[in-house]
Amino acid sequence: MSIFDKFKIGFKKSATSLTSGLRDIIVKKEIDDNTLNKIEDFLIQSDVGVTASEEIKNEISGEKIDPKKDLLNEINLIIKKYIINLMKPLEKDNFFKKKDNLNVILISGVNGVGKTTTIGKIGKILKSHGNKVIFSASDTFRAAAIEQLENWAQKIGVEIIKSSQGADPASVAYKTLEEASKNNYTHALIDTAGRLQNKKNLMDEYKKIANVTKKMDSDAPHEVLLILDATSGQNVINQVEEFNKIIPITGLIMTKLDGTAKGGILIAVAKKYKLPIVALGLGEKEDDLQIFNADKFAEAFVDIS
Ligand SMILES: Nc1nc2c(ncn2[C@@H]2O[C@H](COP(=O)(O)OP(=O)(O)OP(=O)(O)O)[C@@H](O)[C@H]2O)c(=O)[nH]1
Ligand SMILES: [Mg+2]
Repeated sequence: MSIFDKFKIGFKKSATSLTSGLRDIIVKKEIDDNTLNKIEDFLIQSDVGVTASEEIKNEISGEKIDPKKDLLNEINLIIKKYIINLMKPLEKDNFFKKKDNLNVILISGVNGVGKTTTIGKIGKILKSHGNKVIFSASDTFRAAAIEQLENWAQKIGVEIIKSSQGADPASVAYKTLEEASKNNYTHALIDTAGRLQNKKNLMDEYKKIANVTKKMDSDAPHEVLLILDATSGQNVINQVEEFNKIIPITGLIMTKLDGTAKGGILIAVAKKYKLPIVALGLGEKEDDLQIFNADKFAEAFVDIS
């Protein structure tokens, strides 16, 4: 199956919802103000965000649409073009390329968004590009969390450094980086416990993990990836805001886009923060992570044919 087919299957819910919503609205042969406002409202309801929805409305209103053409299709094309213009600059596919030096990657996000699963999936892609990958089980909060990451390490065949439940997460990260620099690893992925962005002690612990990596390399962490769950709706906006204040985010990964009809939230986040988007989670399995590509995203999001 091609990457594009996978995108399409993953986005089926969002794409079906968008197309059927627009089809219900676009009943006339031409676009009047009432229809334009309905389109805008519908996009806002689809979590595309107020600013992007208004801009899309303006794009549609400013376009001279040939009345001989299929209106729904023309509007889909305008939305697709808008998404590509907005999101093309946010691609970050060099993230997965072969590297020569150690890249320390801190994985953050609130509870249950898919951090540990995503580390497994990222590890697999990095490894397939010839990188040498090690995991740090720095979510020491639950024994099951350590075991979960261990299972992923085994499944994709990478090294892991762990400690027992309750151990200091920062010291596990430090040990991982010692091992990584001794044995020429190219990527150390640090799993962290899910935390609410408003719990100060947990956020301090998160900062401590990042600070400890600096003892090894003053440029570390080289990447801070915030994992967002597409099914959380508008809450993700607040998560980006708060996590970004603690340690600047260098990339986003949105998971569970397969489980929602509101994949438009990614557009809202892109519009508001302009942060690079590394990949998208479109399922629970090891190959269900798609390197972010704006054209493919736009095509899959808008089109169900
Ligand atoms: N459908 C779907 N499920 C996903 C995706 N990513 C992760 N999951 C599922 O979401 C659940 C939580 O994933 P975890 O990786 O444990 O999330 P976490 O952020 O590490 O959770 P905590 O460590 O408890 O904070 C698991 O059941 C995963 O299989 C995705 O892209 N799509
Ligand atoms: Mg986890």
